[in-house]
Amino acid sequence: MGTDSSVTGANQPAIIAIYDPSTEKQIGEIRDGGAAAVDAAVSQARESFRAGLWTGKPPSERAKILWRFADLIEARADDLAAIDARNVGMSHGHARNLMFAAAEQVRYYSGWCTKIYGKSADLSSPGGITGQPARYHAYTIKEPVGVAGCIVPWNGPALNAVIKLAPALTAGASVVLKPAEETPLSADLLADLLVEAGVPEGVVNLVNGHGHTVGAALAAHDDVDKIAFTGSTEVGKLIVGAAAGNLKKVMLELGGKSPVLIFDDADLSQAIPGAALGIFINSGQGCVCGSRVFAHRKVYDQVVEGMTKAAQALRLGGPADAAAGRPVDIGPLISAKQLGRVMGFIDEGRADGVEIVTGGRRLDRPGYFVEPTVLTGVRPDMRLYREEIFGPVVAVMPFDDEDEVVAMANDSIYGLAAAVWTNDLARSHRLAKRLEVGTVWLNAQFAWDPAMPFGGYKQSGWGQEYAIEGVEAYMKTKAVYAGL
Ligand code: TXE
Repeated sequence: MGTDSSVTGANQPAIIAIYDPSTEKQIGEIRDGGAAAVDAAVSQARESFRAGLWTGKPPSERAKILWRFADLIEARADDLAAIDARNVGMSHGHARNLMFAAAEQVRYYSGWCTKIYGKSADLSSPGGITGQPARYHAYTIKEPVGVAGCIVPWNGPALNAVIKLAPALTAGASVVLKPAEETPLSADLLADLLVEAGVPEGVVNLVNGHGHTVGAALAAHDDVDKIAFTGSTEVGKLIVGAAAGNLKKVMLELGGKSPVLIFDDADLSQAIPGAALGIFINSGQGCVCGSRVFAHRKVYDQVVEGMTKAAQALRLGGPADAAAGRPVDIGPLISAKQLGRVMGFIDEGRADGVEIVTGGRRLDRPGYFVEPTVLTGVRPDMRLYREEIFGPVVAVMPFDDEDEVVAMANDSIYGLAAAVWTNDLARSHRLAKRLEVGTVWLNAQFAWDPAMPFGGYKQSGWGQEYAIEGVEAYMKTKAVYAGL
């Protein structure tokens, strides 16, 4: 069971079955349009961009349209949530929360539409390169990048799409959006809402299909100016290669192995639930999930015990369980493929002598449910320590001093996020600098706001999303010199 993985050639259409991962039942299907569908979508996007259908509108009008889009997301939150809940296996309530976050993301960006402009400078050079004195009035112009290809994953389908669409549209770009093949269902409704809000047809274009067909064709397309991608580091590298053909700009939001540092002076009544939420939310299927918890040796036993209790308290279920009134905290993994991957990590750990303090098994019921799992005895030479698991699996490890834990935390190819729990103010700010990651949470975890830039250091990504940086990712800057 799981997402159909039939091999499709780049030009070969194929049907992809869509499943509810909480029941393993098929709930729909889509057609992989292959390279032909990508060509058609890119040419529509290009046409709309050339014609200035969107980018030519006054910024204040684009702002109003985006605000209307946000209102429509909220008005249709239940419909969008119902689709994503079923397609991801999450509870309706959780899916609904994501829709409100999506609406807020769009509202935040709508305000930026009217605030995009360059800089100016009066320059005078006594000689310069030419040896001739010269005076200029110089300024920069911000221009939309053109056609942006946005490739998104399945771990919050509508929200992931909006996180790319909102800044791209704010910048004035036209878009080709490729949802994940596991979770394509809510994108259609989002596209309808965009048009209902006033985004002209042809500005945002959907293409469905596998990554290795449609995704790869989009990344390689010569008439695409920018690829914005969220997904695995492995595919991120393929995208960089594919993008080299026309040297399109690339923004990558990739995997992580986020460290959580709990010092002996931390308020454990906050730190332990924070660390538990930070890994088990969405069953660990979040790029910033804190999968390595480092606890000071003096509080190590307490942290292991606290994380274990928190894991055991979580109630697993799908949207049907929640609808039937059963309390549900977390859902299943997205697919049979991800289930196999996560169980593979756990089994490898078991064989290597890692202690499974709690969890470690698949639930004995339909659906790809894995028990929240706490591991000890994980060593730096293990894949469990180094690789992104993307499941509800946390390794808790002891440390003795600050230098040692910084070295352990930074000993990773990833650099997405880190959390520090301590009541030592100076230490917290010192560590914010020493940790090699794009986001640091001090006495907090899983904090997220559209106003703060988000992006990975090291192999966790290129560039940033959110905030004005997110809009700039879809813009070019031109320098103009006017001789005086
Ligand atoms: O990711 P993929 P998968 C990580 C996480 C997870 C692993 C595998 O560790 O266990 O990736 O998940 C499209 N050219 N993350 O297989 O393959 C694909 O169709 C262009 C981290 O789902 O990276 C989908 O739309 N596109 C993460 C998207 O890439 C391609 C979120 C993501 O799929 C492509 C998800 C190709 N050659 C997984 N191949 C995060 N950073 O949040 C695939 N795709």
